[in-house]
Amino acid sequence: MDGADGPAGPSSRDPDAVRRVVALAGGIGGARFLRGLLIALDDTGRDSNRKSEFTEVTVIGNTGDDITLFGLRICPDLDTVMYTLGGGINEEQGWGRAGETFAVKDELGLYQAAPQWFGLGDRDIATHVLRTGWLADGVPLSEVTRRLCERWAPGVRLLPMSDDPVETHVLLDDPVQGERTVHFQEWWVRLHAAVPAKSITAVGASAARPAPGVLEAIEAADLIVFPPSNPVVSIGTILQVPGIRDAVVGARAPVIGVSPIIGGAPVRGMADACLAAIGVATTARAVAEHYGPALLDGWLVDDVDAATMQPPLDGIAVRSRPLLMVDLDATAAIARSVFDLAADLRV
Ligand code: FO1
Repeated sequence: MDGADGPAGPSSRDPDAVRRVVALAGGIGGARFLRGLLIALDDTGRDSNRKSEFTEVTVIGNTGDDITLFGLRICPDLDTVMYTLGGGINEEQGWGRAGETFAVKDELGLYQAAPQWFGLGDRDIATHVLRTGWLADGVPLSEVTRRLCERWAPGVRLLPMSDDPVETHVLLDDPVQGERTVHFQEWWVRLHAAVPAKSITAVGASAARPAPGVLEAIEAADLIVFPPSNPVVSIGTILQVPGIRDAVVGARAPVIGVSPIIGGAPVRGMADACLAAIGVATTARAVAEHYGPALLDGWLVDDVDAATMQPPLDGIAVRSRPLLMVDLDATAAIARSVFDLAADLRV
């Protein structure tokens, strides 16, 4: 509400003002949710006459999917958030650039250069060329990401979970070729996660430090969100960086998660194959229990899963509502339900 001295400043009298949101995000599902969150925040700003510039969103992005191919450092989840919020994403795929061409990939194929299973687009390569050069000059990934975001203006502060290298590797239980370890991208893209994973390891996570600003953002947050990202290889990987899980557990802000599982199946991607690898059932309830009440204060599930949330989970408030992000309005409505649940938990 405007005070006598004009618009409410950062010390707005509205104690429930959601001014600083922190989201731990992976790739496609997380990025799509964030697009709706930004709309919901702005609407909230308009309704309560609070200037939306006081609402800032910090995204802590997963870097476990990162891979080096043909000498280029590729950061799929950071790029998916940057392109999606910056308006450059290939909408159907949810990754890579809109209007993409693959002349370089085709040429590499003619050289029999491996691997050919990863779709490196010509426009996308420009991002990797810049990133790889800056990293080679000693520029930390967080600064590299900030520079790339100057072009895309995603409307959020995008921080990698760490400036230190972390790569998710998968130990395959391959009945034909026997046990072997592959990079997550090979399992995900070439094998479509069809070969069972015996274990999934975020190599380097235990030695990684949170990127500058990550812990401070969590501590200063008015709201912390787990979007419908992969709970194992995206949000799970971010939480493995020493210090991040404890910061979220100890945060004053409510932590609200959105189930990536609807009716016993992931909406996109293959989170079920990842959950199986860690012995967690592919249900909205099992994922909430996996995160646990130390992390989660609230959990949004789709209406089809409402009954499975009985008996209530200790320490986690559950709400049900349609969770399919069929369009921007639907996604913004889900984000508003996150705000509502957070506000309910503050009282
Ligand atoms: N996913 C695929 O299924 N096939 C691809 O060829 C592919 C290429 C690719 C290139 C750049 C990039 O940033 C992402 C890409 N992805 C591809 C998606 C990526 O494997 C996943 O989005 C994340 O790693 C998991 O969220």
